[in-house]
Amino acid sequence: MWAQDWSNVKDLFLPCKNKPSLDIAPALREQNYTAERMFRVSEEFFTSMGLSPMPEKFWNLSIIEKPKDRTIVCHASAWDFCDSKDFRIKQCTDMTMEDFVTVHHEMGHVEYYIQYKDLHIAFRDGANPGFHEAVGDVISLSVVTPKHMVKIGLLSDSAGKKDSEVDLNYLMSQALSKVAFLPFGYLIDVWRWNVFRGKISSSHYNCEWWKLRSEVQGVQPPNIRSEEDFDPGAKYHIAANVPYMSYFVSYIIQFQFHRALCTAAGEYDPKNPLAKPLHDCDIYRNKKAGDLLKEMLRLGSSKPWPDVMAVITEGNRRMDVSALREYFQPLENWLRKDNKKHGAAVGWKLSKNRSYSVSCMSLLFFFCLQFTDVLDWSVELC
Ligand code: X8Z
Ligand code: ZN
Repeated sequence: MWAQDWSNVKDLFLPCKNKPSLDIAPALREQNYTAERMFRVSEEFFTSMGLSPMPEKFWNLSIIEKPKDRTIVCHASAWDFCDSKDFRIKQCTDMTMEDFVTVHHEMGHVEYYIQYKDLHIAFRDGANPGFHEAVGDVISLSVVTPKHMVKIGLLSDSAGKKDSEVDLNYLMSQALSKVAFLPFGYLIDVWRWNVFRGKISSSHYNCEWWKLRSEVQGVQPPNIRSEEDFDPGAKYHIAANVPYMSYFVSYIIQFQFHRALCTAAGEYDPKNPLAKPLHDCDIYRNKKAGDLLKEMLRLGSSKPWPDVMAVITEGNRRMDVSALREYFQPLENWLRKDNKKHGAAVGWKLSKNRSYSVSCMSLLFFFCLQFTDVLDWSVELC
């Protein structure tokens, strides 16, 4: 509904249509996976790196399945009860790839709570909110690699064989999840902060929303909208007053953390990315990567976030997209060639004479999709 994660339509975009794109949902069903098993598999990844297991209370008091006898808010969340013992997750887990990733995301929050539990209460928080959102996702960047899925029996051995075309399909699926998210992750709080600043009045909530959706994200509503509608309010984080910029930050810094941990693990050499590509790195069972991650998590918010980032990234104190670019380099190369081959116009903004202009966010310049026509309904609204 939000076009925040495009990987569910990956079949439309696969670079190599005659090669498979990998999905673990059939294996989860065939192997009668339960929510508890998904959580145990996730926990085992953390402990394999020397990180902490989930405590007894976590297993007794978390809600990991949708209750049958009552309605609950199903949006997944993780909770620190601030007594250094009680940490819980609430998730209505489905047996899908998406939820398998969310299980790791939520457990990343709890692992952070556990690692900083002995700090003064004032420091029991992420170095910045983006750090908190990034921990589980960093683990997932290893978990979803085909070679890891083979290791844990969710894909057959043949899926683990090196094949550059299958690799490209995998990278496209990852880009549809991670890169396509960026404009969405950014615009939510641009809209909300402009409401708070008084720059968007209550009579323009919906049209300003669709202006951003159109300009930043390049999507249009499927039918005519008006101020009778309040579309942003259907997003959980808007209705529940949860900040969103943390996810935008996370989707960038998680690649910096992934690169740092993979380098420490000897699974990635920035000087020779072709030998062991960053997107193929799996830090499972790697204690060096575990120790480094632990060192960062244990600091909580006791130091300014650039200091905390420097601990893991060998001195880099800035958020930047270089690791994200490195991760997606083979896909970027392929997209550049393919766009050239097809004479594809990059971008989605219509200029006055209705020809296309190159207008993507610079972060996304390699990932702009070609649209044949764009109806600008939102502008009429405002
Ligand atoms: O809300 C979440 C997590 C809970 S912190 C499930 N996420 C954002 C969303 O669903 O919109 C994770 C990805 C972005
Ligand atoms: Zn989260």
